[in-house]
Amino acid sequence: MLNSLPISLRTQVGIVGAGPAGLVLSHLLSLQGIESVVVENRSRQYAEQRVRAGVLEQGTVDLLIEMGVGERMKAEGLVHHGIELRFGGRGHRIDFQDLTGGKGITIYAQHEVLKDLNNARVAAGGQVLFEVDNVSVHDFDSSRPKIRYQKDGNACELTCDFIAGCDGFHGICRPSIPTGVLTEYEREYPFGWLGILAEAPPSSEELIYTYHDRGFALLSMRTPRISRLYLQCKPDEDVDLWSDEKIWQELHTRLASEGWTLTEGQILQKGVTGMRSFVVEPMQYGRLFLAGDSAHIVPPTGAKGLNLAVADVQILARALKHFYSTGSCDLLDTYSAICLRRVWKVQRFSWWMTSMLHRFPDENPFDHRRQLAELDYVTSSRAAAKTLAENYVGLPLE
Ligand code: RFL
Ligand code: PHB
Repeated sequence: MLNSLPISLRTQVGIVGAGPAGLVLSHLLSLQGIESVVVENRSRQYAEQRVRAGVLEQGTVDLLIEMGVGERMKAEGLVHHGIELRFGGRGHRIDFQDLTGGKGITIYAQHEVLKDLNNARVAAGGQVLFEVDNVSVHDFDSSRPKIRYQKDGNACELTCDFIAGCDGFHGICRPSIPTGVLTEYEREYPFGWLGILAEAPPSSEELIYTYHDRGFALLSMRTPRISRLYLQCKPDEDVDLWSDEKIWQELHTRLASEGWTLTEGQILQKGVTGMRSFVVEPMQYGRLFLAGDSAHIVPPTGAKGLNLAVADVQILARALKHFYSTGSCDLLDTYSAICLRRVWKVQRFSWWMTSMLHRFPDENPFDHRRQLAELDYVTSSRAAAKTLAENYVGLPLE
């Protein structure tokens, strides 16, 4: 039975969603002496086991270390200084270290980042409420926005100064903004990725992005014993039609290169992900700020989603700090514009990587030749390789 009167609570910043955006924001704010409460509808265990991103940009790594949550990542993360682009059965290395003046990426699973952040929030006495139901946001066009939810059967109302909508693409914050305020920009791709996690030592020290006549394939990893591999497939591919044997067979075919072998192992998990590019403008309405996947989605080919979410909340935390120390909304008012400049550059990069590396069902022989020329160019021109490298390791924060 629900109590009829809601329990009233108060905080400075109410955060919906305990994904990377919500937890990084909450911890950054607490380091700045700003109080927040995070409400999350899933369990902590679910979030800490869900397999998603794996590539952290240098800026994300630096931030996590600065925030004091980088110890395990430094010990267990795999630092990479390049990637391989493979096409026509041959590999071509893009050397990030050389092309970006020493920058790189770190392979460390998103759910491991979440574990580190949750532990840090608990240690700091932070409030992250898991398994809350019926979350809704109200009055964000006033100076006293509210988050309503149910926790353990009790109706609660959290009054805040600001709400951060960090609840991902399928969350409730973006749809709560009145119709007509947001403009949506969207592109769906006519393919998806079938991803597996396998108990097999990675067959390469660095990631391999492959363009093959039968479609894209990616070799990635999580640890020295666990490989993460992806195959381009139909957007609505039925994963049950893919036996382990068929998956390995297809990976062998697409990744084939002379003198190189793919090591197989037990498949621990498989799933299909759709691919889309999506942006809403602006990323703010009144005192509701959207951050991360709730405001934008990129296809995974550029490995950018998590990194973009972290960049958003860094900008938001900076603006909130400015507000609480000066009373001025100046930086909050520029939040959306600053984020969107970066978002669109990352959208462009993710779209470009996706367009270069996948087979399109409606392509003609001209398109195919153009893609091969693009790959040839990127791997033979230092200027082109540099463009890829500087985007892949992460553009600087404005
Ligand atoms: P999240 O991670 O989706 O977190 C949102 C949280 O909000 C909760 N939530 C709610 N809570 C309360 N009430 C509601 N009504 C709620 N509705 C939702 C959810 O339960 C969840 O906990 O969004 P956030 O924080 O913006 O983070 C975004 C990233 O998770 C995402 O962009 C990346 O995973 C994308 N991504 C990659 N990003 C990278 O930077 N590098 C990569 O290598 C990379 N690889 C990937 C990826 C995403 C993939 N999939 C599965 C889409 C590979 C794949 C296959
Ligand atoms: C991953 O390891 O899951 C991964 C790596 C690179 C990408 C996307 C996903 O571009």
